[in-house]
Amino acid sequence: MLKIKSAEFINSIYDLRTLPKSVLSEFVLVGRSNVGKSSLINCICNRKSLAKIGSVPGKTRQLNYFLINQDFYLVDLPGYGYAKVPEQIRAGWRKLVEDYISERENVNMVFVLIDSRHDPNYLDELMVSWLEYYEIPYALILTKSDKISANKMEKQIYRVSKIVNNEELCLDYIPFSIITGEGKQEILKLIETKLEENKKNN
Ligand SMILES: Nc1nc2c(ncn2[C@@H]2O[C@H](COP(=O)(O)OP(=O)(O)OP(=O)(O)O)[C@@H](O)[C@H]2O)c(=O)[nH]1
Ligand SMILES: [Mg+2]
Repeated sequence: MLKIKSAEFINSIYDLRTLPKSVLSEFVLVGRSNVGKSSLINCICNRKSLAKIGSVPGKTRQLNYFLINQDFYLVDLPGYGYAKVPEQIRAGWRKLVEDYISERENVNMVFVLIDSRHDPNYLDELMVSWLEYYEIPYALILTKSDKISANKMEKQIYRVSKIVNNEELCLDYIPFSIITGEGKQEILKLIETKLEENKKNN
């Protein structure tokens, strides 16, 4: 099993022209504000505050790069869909994220986080449709699983599966919680498998 031996914050990117020049694989986290992206990074890296847990949701406007094991990056994308964000900023988010997804060749796979207490919204759907259009593999992570029953989770997985059109690109559905640790091993396993695939192909 993949062991996280080192994890460090590298930088925040506001402008895609300043992306790292490296050829390391990037594993990307996307999802609504407050869904738990930063918490997931801290949890899988066994760190309390590597990624900042936002006190003000919707404030993150940048891509945050974390270098793991000197081998790959975790990339925390700005959260979308926070109601209080003005339309102009939302349009900026769309451009930044879609340009990144479509142009960045190092993107290995994307974790799309959806709060397990809520149905996916049109921005989750839009994200999945971009990933499918650009043929980027992704996994759907149902976050905060500690807040719902196993029964409810099963139903929620079904509802989330409705936004998937290309099942070959959707690698997995993973219930996840930072409280119980559910899903952590599955996420590490996915990363490990992808890294191994890469090494074989290079
Ligand atoms: N109960 C529970 N709470 C969680 C879990 N994951 C995250 N949270 C809480 O949800 C809130 C938002 O978490 P963040 O990790 O900051 O969410 P984010 O997606 O990074 O938010 P933005 O950076 O604003 O886009 C915090 O108060 C977390 O403590 C979980 O698995 N269970
Ligand atoms: Mg965050």
